[in-house]
This record gives sequence, C-alpha cells and structure tokens, in this order.
Amino acid sequence: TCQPVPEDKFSFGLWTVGWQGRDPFGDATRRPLDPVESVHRLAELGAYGITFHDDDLIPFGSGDVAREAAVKRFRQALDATGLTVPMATTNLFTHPVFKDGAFTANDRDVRRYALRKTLRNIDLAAELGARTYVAWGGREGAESGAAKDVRAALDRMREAFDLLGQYVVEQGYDLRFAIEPKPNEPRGDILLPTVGHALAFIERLERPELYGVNPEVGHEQMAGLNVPHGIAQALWAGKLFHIDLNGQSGVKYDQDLRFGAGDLRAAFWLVDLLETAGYDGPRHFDFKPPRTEDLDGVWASAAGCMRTYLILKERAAAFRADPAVQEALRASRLDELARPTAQDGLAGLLADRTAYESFDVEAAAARGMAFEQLDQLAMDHLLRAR
Ligand code: 3MF
Ligand code: MG
Ligand code: MG
Ligand code: MG
Repeated sequence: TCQPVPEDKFSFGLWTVGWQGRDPFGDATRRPLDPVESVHRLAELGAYGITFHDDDLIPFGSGDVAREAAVKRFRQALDATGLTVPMATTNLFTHPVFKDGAFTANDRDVRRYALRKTLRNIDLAAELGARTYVAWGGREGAESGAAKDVRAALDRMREAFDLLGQYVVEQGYDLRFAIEPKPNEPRGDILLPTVGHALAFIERLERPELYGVNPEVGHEQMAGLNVPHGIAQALWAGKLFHIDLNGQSGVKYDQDLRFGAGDLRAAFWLVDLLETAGYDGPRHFDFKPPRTEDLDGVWASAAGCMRTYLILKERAAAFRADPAVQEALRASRLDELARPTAQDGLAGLLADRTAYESFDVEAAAARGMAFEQLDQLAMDHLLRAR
C-alpha cells in the first residue's frame, strides 16, 4: 500500500532531485542531472508530475534554437512516461540581476525584465498544460531598513501580479497563481513572509479569485509557525492551490529535508488534514537530497518522500477510524466546536439567561478537555502501537 502510483498525485520539482549540493560554504557534490533523466526516474518511482523553473529546463541565456530543442526533448520524455506538468514557476533569484529582487527591485528596468521573463515562461507553462503558476518572491526583501520602502514595494508587487493576471485572462489560459511565502533566506527579510501575509495580500488584487497560496512546510516552520494550522486557514479561505512538502527541524535555515524528516508530528497532522479536507491538488515535494548523497541517495530520498506520505496517510486513516479515537474526540467536544455558537441569533443570545446570568463559570472552568488522552491515541497510531 506504500507503493506510489500516479493517482496519488505526487510531483517533484526538477530543481529538487537536480540539486547538485552547492551551498554557501561548499561546491557541488553531484553531477548535473539531465531533466529527461529526472522525468524517467521519477516516473519509474511512481510520481505523476514534474515541475520546473524556466531556467531548470532551459539554461539561462539560451537562444531560441537551444530553447526549442530543450523543450522538445522534455516533451518527448513526458509523452514517453505519461508524466504531467501540473505547475511551473520562474527563477527570479539566481542571476545577479535579481540581487535586489524582481517584481519589487528598486530598479524599474529590472522589474520590467522580471515581468517579461515570467510572462514568457507562463506561455510555456500553458503550452505544457500546467494549471498552477507558482511565484516565490525569492529576493523580494531587504537586509536593512531604509533600503526598502515596504509600502511602495507592495504597490509594485500588486502591480506585477495584476499584470500577470491580466495576461492570463487575455490569453485565455486555464492557469491560476499560487504565491509561496517564506520568511527569510536568501534575503534577511522577505516580503509576504507567511501564509497569513500572502492571504491578506491576495485580497488587495484586482482579480483575487486567480490567486492562492503555495505554502511550504519548512518555510512556515522557519517562522516558528504551526504548518497544519496555516494550511488549514488557506483551505478555509479556499486558497490552497498548491503545496510544497518537505521537512524542517525547527527555526533555522531552510533545510528542505525529505518529507517527514524533521517535525514528524507536524507531517502526520498535515497529511491527516490534506486527506480529510478535500484537497485534490498535487502533493508536490520541494526538498533537497542532502549533499552527502550520491545519485542513488537522491532517488532513495525522492522515494522516501512519497513512501512517508503514504505511510502517514495510512496511519492518519487508522487514527480517524478507531472507535476509541472517535470516543476521545467526543470527550474533547470536537462535535461541539462544529456547532454554531448562536444559531438563535444575537437576540436569542442576549435573552438567554443561562448564557450569562445563571451560567456556572466555576463548573465550566473545572471541566477537563481530555486532550492528552486524545493526543496519546494519535501518538500510538503514528508509532503503530495500536
Ligand atoms: C525556496 C523555494 C523555491 C520555490 C520555487 C517556486 C527553489 O525556498 O521553496 O524553490 O518553491 O522557486 O516554486
Ligand atoms: Mg523552499
Ligand atoms: Mg524550504
Ligand atoms: Mg518551495
């Protein structure tokens, strides 16, 4: 049951398995991977989709001929394997021209270039059948105070997304945008640092319905936040358009560990949420096989992401199906939380003396919530002790 199949909707970024292990302190530890090789290997492992930044597929600065050749080979690999491209995105962070950001760079010519680079890749995304276009504001941020007028930068960010939305509508593309929040790294502070910031920003756009979020597990955890809570709010807002699954151990640099590594309990609750809340988008892994690994380790790491997801899916289902858990959920009054607080309306609430005048505050305060029993049941299921 832990053997992934395309119906599981697992997808990987070309840049994940293709990461050569370069970090701020060390050189590459692995050879480059040909995107065609990645397509074949991931299909063999049971994935259904592959995603890319423009520059992952077509090296930055390629001429038209080289560009077409790269796309053609990639397309042939997709056709041969049945792998799809559910999502694509733009690299607006590697080239030095983006050192002060892209859509919010202080330099106007850089902003215009960034938009054109993005629009060009949106055409390719649509051509390859992608339904989601992710935007991570890699270097939209600052290291120092006066360097960035945040309100002006947010104006420029809004301008950029409105233009991209206009383009997609005018071209008739069936494509929605997913904004990916991240608090820091590679800039000291990045704009739209968390799911909450991004959700609030989206409501200020011209066509909010075109935009959602692409939360990454580790990014929220870098900000010390509870990932399943952030994802739940995105789902509640109808804005979970895509997701980047990986692992992170607490508040530190962006580790991009294999899914389930790091905070395993957060991963358990996240899978429980995705599988019960009706999320039907890709289960996309954005991880980095550690630079200690050779290519065998890379594929083992990719397979591990999917295997862990499926194990957690099974464990979460067992938890939900356990009669003892259902009893414990009742004891913790989750059914009561699901009931409206005042279906009798404001007038009813004001007229209800039991709600206030005769309410026994001390008795209510003395009631235990029974959460510990409930959580230990979850632990037992996670550890397969039940
Ligand atoms: C960085 C990221 C990015 C984004 C990608 C957009 C390089 O921490 O997570 O990966 O996911 O740029 O999809
Ligand atoms: Mg990331
Ligand atoms: Mg990360
Ligand atoms: Mg990501």
